[in-house]
Amino acid sequence: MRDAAPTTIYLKDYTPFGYLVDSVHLTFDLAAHATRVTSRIAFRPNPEASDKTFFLHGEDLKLIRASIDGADITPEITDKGMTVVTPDAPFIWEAEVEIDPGNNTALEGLYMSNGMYCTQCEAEGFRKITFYPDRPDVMSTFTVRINGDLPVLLSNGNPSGKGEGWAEWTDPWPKPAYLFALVAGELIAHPGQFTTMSGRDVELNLWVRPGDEGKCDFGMEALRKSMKWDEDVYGREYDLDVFNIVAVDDFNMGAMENKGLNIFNSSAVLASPETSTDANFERIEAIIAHEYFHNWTGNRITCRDWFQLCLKEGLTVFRDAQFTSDIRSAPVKRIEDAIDLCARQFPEDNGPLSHPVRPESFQEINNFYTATVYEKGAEIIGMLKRLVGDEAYSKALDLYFLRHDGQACTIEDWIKVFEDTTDRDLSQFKRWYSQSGTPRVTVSEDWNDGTYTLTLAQHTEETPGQSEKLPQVIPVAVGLLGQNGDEVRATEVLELTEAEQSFQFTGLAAKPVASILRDFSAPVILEHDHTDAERAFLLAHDTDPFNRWQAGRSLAQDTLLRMILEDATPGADYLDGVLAVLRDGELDPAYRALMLGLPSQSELAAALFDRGETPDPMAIWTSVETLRQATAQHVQDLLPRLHSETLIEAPYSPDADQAGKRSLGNAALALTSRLDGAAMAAEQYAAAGNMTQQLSALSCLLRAGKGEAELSTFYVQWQHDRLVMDKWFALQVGMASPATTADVARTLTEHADFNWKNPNRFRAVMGALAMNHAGFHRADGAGYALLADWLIKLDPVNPQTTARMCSAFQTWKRYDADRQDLIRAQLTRIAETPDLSRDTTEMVSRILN
Ligand code: 0A1
Ligand code: ZN
Repeated sequence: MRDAAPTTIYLKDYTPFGYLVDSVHLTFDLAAHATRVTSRIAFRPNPEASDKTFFLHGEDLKLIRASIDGADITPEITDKGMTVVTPDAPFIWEAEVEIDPGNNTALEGLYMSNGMYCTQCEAEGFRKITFYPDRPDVMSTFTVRINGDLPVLLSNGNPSGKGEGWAEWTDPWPKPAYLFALVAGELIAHPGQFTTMSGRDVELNLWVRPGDEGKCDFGMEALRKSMKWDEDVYGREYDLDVFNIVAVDDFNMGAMENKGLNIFNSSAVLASPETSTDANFERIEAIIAHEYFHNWTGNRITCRDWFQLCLKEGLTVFRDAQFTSDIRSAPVKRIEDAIDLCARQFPEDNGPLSHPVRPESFQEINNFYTATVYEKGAEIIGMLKRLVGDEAYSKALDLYFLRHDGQACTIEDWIKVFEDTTDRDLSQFKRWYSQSGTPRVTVSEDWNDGTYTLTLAQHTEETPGQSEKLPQVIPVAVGLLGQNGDEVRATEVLELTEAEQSFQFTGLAAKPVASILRDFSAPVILEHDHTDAERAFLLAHDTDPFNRWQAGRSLAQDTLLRMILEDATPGADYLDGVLAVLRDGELDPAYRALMLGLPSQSELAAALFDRGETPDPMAIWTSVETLRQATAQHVQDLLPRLHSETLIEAPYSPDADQAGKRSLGNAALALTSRLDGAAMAAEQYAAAGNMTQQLSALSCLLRAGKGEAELSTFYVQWQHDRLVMDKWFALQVGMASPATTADVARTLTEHADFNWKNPNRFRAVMGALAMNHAGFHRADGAGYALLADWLIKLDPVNPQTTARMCSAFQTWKRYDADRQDLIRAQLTRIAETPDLSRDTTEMVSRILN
């Protein structure tokens, strides 16, 4: 059923549900097009709630029968659910409904993927399984019986019975319905084991489809490492006898933390050296950790309502980032996260989709699983930790777990544990949750007779629905360097709380060079009029690895902007600076590889727009190509040696050490390919023994306008492997030249393997189109039209993925009038599509306004 007129839900309207749930018993009789779900639920009036309306959510359900305390009822049902008159005393609700998982293409509720039954209930999918108060503050224990003629039948919690064609699961931990999960199919277990800190044995399983057994080792090891890390660092022990992970091919997001039964997009868990890149391995490790860490931050302590989503997501992203920093390289992880934040969160926070980390209203909550809620949410936790210190952070977290275990909480509860453990007033800090937009911090300096004065001013532009902005608490980590490059003041954290504030450093022998916002201590845009020479100095000497990288990044950005705006040639400060860094064999190869990165073309467009210029995507593309070429020439003598980093004798391992070497070697290969017509890339392709080497080489070949033959052999070699085929699709679009991107993408949509109903495959082509900046923004609008065509086609099948991909258009107001007209026309065409989903309607109308 399609959606009726959208309604807006407000945070301020929260009221508790009128009833508590003591237990839920569910029975599933599985059938592809007529699954029966029988529920028996013990309710009792909630003494804390004044509104006793008994409303049960329910969507796309066929009610067979319902009763209260055994007496049949015939409720009136709307497209949202039903309201029933109930006794003012505890009662038993029973219902039987029929659902059609075989035709559920939206991948929400109970659906089928390659013959396997699986569920996705966050945020509001449980209401597509049975009638229930589908809200996160209603928590209950669950017992689930599954009847079905399939070998593997799984649900949350511990197994409590099984026989031929049935299995029963009992989850002793009260949970909201969004954490419910069921999986049934022909699956193979990759088993593992973990002994917890108190000595309990936990059975681990990674369930995969036949054929994927060889891709489980890494995921299992990542799970075990995560379990150990959460014990060591947060004192959190696992709380069930089993922990199951299932890999599913059709999944809208990365993975889902259902209690004791995590469900993963197969791309986020399956890995092997032959089929996965180093970057895939790192991402998989982080996602496994993320979902596992949710067991405490999300499941044991959950959210009162969906406005509090950042309570579990911000904290869990922060925890998974800590984990990755601990087991890999902390500076590399911090730089990767900063790159990601600038690429995904800043455009969101500074455009029409801008919203607070804790939004105040929504029409469709699925549209708020955003970089702002997740990544900016995590940055807020990082700032809090930096402000109160590591010890106080640990104390506050201990109190959080102690005080709120088993509860559905709010950001107020979270802030309060910090206030109670530190005696600080965090009311101003809390603005980070309610104020949208990225603060800009401008720096001015003064030097006078041994005293260095740093003046910092903060300003946040108006964002949709928020015209007035108040000063926030911004921790600015600063260190001072002497003229010879020695650190004259170690890092200290300045607390910027006013609109403008000065900080003095006395007793200095000479004017220092300030290294500001070290370790990216706050998610802000720093505006510091450094000269190229000062940036080059920091690139050579900064003792903070993040800021050293940042100095190179801003040098590169300024060089590119001058090339675009003033027709300048690539600057010597940048080229020499990069050369020096590359020569420095003491530096971690992964770090040197990051130093070779350039700001994305989309970021350059944002930077131009910020300066009051209209970005020209072709001019941006040309500047990047020219700077790359100049860099290749400037460092060419070093390239063979750098490339030899990839010649690792030891067997392949995705660890940080080997991955870093390959990343530097392949960055060198990309530069070499600009000088040798990709001859070395062709050799690497032919000799490649793992996917990292194979794919890097293929991308160099394609970039050079070659690689036709390799593309074909790659296809033949990997046709059977859907995850590798996703790479094959994405790479061709990603590497296409600006003039051909849209045509390449269109041709690929006609390929027999373009299964557009599979979100991974759809994103491989359409996501890559939107990411190829100059190609997507081709002046005739072909990129816009192609994406819009496909979004219109996908919407009735999968509204969630469609709506998410609309964000490709969120930056449209940066561009020239002709492009704006072209994009507006496509957005309008989408908006006017009959029966457009609530998800996409909300996204398009926010982007247009
Ligand atoms: N909670 C999951 C992400 C997730 C959210 C929504 C989903 O379907 C709408 C699926 C997964 C996480 O943070 O990993
Ligand atoms: Zn999460």
